[in-house]
Amino acid sequence: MVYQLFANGDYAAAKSTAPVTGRVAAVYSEIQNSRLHHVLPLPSVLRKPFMIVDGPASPAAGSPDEIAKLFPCLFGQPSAALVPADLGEFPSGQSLKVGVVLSGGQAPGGHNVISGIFDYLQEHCKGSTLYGFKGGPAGIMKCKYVVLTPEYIYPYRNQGGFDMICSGRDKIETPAQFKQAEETALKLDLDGLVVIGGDDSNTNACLLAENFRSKNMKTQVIGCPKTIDGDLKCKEVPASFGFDTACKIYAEMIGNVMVDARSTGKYYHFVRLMGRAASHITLECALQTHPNVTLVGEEVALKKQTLKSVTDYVVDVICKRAELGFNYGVILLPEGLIDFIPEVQQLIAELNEILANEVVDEAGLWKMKLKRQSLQLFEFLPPTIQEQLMLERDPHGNVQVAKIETEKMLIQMVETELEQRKERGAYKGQFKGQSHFFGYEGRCGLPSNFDAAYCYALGYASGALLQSGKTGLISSVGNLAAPVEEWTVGGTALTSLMDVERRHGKFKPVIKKAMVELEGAPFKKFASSREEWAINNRYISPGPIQFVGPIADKVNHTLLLEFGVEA
Ligand code: FBP
Repeated sequence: MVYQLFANGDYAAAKSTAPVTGRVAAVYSEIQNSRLHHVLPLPSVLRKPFMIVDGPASPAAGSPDEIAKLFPCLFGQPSAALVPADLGEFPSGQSLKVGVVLSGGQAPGGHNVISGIFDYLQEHCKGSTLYGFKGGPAGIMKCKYVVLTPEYIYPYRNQGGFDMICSGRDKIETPAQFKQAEETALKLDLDGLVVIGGDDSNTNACLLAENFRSKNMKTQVIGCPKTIDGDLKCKEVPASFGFDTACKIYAEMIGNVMVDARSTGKYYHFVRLMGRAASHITLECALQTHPNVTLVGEEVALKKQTLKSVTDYVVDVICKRAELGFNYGVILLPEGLIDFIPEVQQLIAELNEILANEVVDEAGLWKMKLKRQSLQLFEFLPPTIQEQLMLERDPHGNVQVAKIETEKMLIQMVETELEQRKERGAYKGQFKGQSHFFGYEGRCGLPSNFDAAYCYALGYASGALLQSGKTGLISSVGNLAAPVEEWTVGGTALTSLMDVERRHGKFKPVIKKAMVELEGAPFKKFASSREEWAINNRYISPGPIQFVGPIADKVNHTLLLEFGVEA
């Protein structure tokens, strides 16, 4: 079987002709090398002959009438499950021409999704061709691709990063861009396209699938759930890949600064963590390390907290700790925090309008367009934060929260409040804030055993779905708290994950972001311990990701708690 050939390490042919422009495995570290030869397990249903069973007609996550209008060809199509076939053999499928694209931010495991698709095609659709579109969706529009071969793929197996074909954040949205995508599909005679991306990219994948179907083109489109942010998930798609590895990397670093704080006894480390709008990464890192304060954006929004009340909460803990003789600590905050504070949300909404429609003059006359409260808040913010709030939006219209240094702003505000309390005699400690942003450091790490296997299964399943003639589905691997053997495999109708949002007077389809649920098990577990962690130093240093040994296959707390496995 081809996947065994490559997954089990017989690389002789591939090694001799490896291209020199990409990665060179010969210079890999020992760990990289050992990962290259790491045997990837597959769910048992993918290892034996299987058949596809369609479920019932699928609904939409919301606004079914609007979704039906936006996706007349695809709406209502069933999700599909792979089940073992009683009759012996794998069908020997015809060869396929398939494209694959990586879209959006890097997430550990992307290379394994591509390897999984490749190995499926090699094994079950002999003579197939896999095209890797370069640099994200722009590669589809410009028809920039590389033909993926065993030699090309070899050095990327089980390695982090997206550099095999690179990624990009372009969106295929205008009629002209859809036309370009059609031209590429026709030029390469594509039977299928796999879009590896987050919520926006999978929405785009569904629009592409609908467009190809409506033009009677044969090109099928399958999505794969990618993002370290962990906010693309639902019952059928329990996790996005990359979250497990990224959280483990950040948790190691947080554990290290905790030991630093405890050792010097003089620093408060403010750690902002990636994750865009959602606080899943921050919450998971808190569960792994037990910091003194963790700010969860979704809770801040629910309680309608202001910048002042968030600051007071942090300062209260610092004052209590000072009374106990601890002038140090670790504070975690999500990068999207600022976007959860209602007064800041209002300001950002007004800035979005202004940036879209006005020339932002240097004299600052544009500020007169802000409502009074927003103007006051804007003027109150430090100049660096003001500048960062004005930065260009990403192609999906989002504020680039990764560029806003909320941790530095919070340190300044905490300092000011502590000085005032000192003057009133309510605080007698010493405060030195150290800021950190852990984001890019975690996006390209060597994928954990979980992410490596999950991604390979997602890719392999995408191949199976394409071979079965499916389109407009997202590759879905479930039962993830069980051993890989027992994972379930299928495809979920992308339209079933969608709702609409009204933008610029039109209904736009969206896959709703899965935010931290305050009634969910991960948040409840955190909430039940945070007071204890605030005062008593219960720091945990998880250490580096393990690839072998008793804890190598340990999965993140969030996933286990959501599956009801971890109490
Ligand atoms: P995706 O949603 O595309 O997976 O992006 C994840 C992410 O790492 C966010 O956590 C972060 O805010 C953003 O990318 C940073 O974007 P960029 O790579 O463009 O700086």
